[in-house]
Amino acid sequence: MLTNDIYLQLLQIVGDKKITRDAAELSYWGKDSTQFSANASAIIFPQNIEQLQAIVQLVNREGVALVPSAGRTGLSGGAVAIQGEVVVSLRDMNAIKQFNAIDRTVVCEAGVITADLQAFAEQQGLYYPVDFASSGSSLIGGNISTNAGGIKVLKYGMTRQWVAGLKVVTGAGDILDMNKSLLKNNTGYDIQQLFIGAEGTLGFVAEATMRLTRPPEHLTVLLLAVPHLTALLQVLAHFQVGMELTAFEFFSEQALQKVTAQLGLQRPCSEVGAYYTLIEFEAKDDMVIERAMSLFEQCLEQGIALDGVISQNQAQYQNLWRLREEISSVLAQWQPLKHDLSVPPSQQGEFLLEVEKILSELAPQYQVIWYGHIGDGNVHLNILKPDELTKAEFDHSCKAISVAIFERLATYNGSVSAEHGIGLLKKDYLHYSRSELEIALMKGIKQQLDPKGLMNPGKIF
Ligand code: 2HG
Ligand code: ZN
Repeated sequence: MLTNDIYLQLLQIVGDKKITRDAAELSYWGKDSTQFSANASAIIFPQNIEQLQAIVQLVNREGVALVPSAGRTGLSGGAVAIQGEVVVSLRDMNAIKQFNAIDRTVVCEAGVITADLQAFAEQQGLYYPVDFASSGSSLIGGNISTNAGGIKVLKYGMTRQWVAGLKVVTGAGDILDMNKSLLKNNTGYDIQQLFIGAEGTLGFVAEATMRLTRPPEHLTVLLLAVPHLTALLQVLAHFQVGMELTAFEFFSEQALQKVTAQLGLQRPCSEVGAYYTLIEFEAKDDMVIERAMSLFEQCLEQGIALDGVISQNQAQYQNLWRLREEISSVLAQWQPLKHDLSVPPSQQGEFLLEVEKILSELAPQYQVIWYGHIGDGNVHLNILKPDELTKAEFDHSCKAISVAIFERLATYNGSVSAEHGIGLLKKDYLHYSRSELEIALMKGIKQQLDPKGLMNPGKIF
């Protein structure tokens, strides 16, 4: 518990302007983008790794639990303080430090905003490719702690792939400075990887060396309307075999209707499909465009596409992307129950038809919005809460639906959380994706790095 005495000791570390117990601040900083309510006892803003380490060492002596907080954009409750923890925000540790043009790396503190890293890379003539709708507010430390994915995983992989080195404060209060930009380093267990996707349960990511790459050339989007789910996967197979893609996203007609109505955007094409795909590629020369158009025509001939539109300039490119990227924030008003499922891309066809069947049997009364990163096997299902139900009643009634979906998912060796993490939201379902032995090993690792169990307790398991 946070006593007055411990609060004053924390204040001594950071100064009185960088810690607060103000009720409004606690409820703001105590949560992420989920609906869990905050119950934080203080919020503290360390300015550097030394202060961060001192905070962790102090709570190890005093026995107070901490919740690491970054951009607060998480969708699984990984950064919510629900049991009186002290929230440690990395917001102020936001320096972009050394850039190395030969290694193509840049050292960032954990509080650097994703979009700022992207802009920095661009200034150097390079590119940081991990991207998603919340890049304007999410922080690099949070991206690493959740191993964030997003819209370009198909080509560039997850955040993990871009971490060249990591400096952390472990739950025991030690500093580990790992890998330091090496491309090759076969020297035993890769401890750095444990902190990527650990959701702050092992310690704090304080600083990271991030890799950059060459920028893509002339990114172009082809949006197709397709008649049904199976057609969507046939179009995917067609384009995956036919050309190099940087993204292959999808959304349903209902998603499109909600986004266009809410934001006053135009529909992309005249035909109405059951689903739409957003196919992105580098149009390096006319031959690539011709290739894309001929694949599109083949899809039309086979009846697996109904209509299509290709971006001709940057404004059209951005408008088409908005139709996909705004879905999550537009749907927030319905307080949806969110699923973030993945199976191997080649098995999605069968799996998604089974999910469709489960939903028609168990959830005919609810509107379900489908969208996501179908190119990498990751589908988001948002089940919308009807007005007449409270959130608690709705969530309760969705339990049976989730269990039925997860039971099917397990038979495909799928993941109950493809990219949003486990946090509080999915912890009851972890066993559908991880074996008992794996969960026991994870707990053992936590015990090693956070022996007193003070780092984000109750998250993941
Ligand atoms: C996306 O792909 C995000 O838009 C959010 O991962 C998904 O809100 C969601 O369910
Ligand atoms: Zn997503």
